[in-house]
Amino acid sequence: MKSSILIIYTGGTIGMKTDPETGALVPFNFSGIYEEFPLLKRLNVDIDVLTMDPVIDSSNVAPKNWLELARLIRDNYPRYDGFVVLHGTDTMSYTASAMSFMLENLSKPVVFTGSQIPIGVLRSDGRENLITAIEIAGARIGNRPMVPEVSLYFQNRLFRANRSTKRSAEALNAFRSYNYPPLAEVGVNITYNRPAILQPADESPELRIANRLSDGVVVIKLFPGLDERTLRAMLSVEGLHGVVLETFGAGNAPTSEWFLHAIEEAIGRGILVVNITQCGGGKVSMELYETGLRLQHLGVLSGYDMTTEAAVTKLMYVLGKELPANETRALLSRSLKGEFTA
Ligand code: ASN
Repeated sequence: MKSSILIIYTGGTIGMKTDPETGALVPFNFSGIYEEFPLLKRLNVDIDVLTMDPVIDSSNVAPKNWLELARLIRDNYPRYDGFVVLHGTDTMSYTASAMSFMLENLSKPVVFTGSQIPIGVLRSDGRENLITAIEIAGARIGNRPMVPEVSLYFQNRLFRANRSTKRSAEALNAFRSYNYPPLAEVGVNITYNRPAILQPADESPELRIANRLSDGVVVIKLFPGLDERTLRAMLSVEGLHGVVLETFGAGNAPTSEWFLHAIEEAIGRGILVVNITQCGGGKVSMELYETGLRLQHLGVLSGYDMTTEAAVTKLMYVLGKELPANETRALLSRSLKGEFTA
């Protein structure tokens, strides 16, 4: 039986082609996908296309776009076996991470992809990314989907969405997953890393989506020279609920009294602080050095080996639930969708 796939085009470079008259890059109409790529008919899938209105450069993405995308997937969920989301690369890992949390009880593939070179340019990486993403979204093992989680496909590798990060503005293999192995590697064949793929519970309840994301989240990246005035100003922003604190190495921060006081006071005001490392690889172990231990004693939560993208979107998602403080802390301390390894 053929799989049916819904492609959702949100914008970004992948959807551009050169206007033969003006030579300028203009958005490509994905609803004419079969005319543009007749070879797609050879894939064993039925494809429909939905285009977001308006299509955007992904630097303009905001949480309201994530709510809209989640609703679109929910509304079309019963009709399709899998989804391919075409997205600009700049913030693709943020949107894909957000979807991994927001699509609760997901049991079908949602594959994000895009390109570094517009699809209408001869040397584009978009064609391969698109075709393979469609194939992955439609892949089955028996009658179950092969990758029933939110993933990101780019240049021969399929990553868990909430483990991915854009690491190059130039290279065609623009994404990395530093702390989790690829879910699939693509060469002559697509080789799935089955033990690494998240599986839904056997009796998977119905898909539900998050209807609210918290807007009081900020990222504070430490650097030698960050002063008290600046830190206090950031921590006293009105409506602040959560901080992603990007620390040094294995989760270390200055031990100066002013720094620790500022963090302690913020936590005392009910602000949640999640510690992640600025290093791409490796994880936060606050008990390793005194500089980490002091944070742990103040009530800073470990984000282990989470990416910034996952930490920000997880905080927005969990805080958006408006649960009592102890339940919020419990959800943040647990891996919800394989976003960290403790
Ligand atoms: N600025 C583009 C975007 O993120 C970059 C791309 O897609 N390659 O929308």
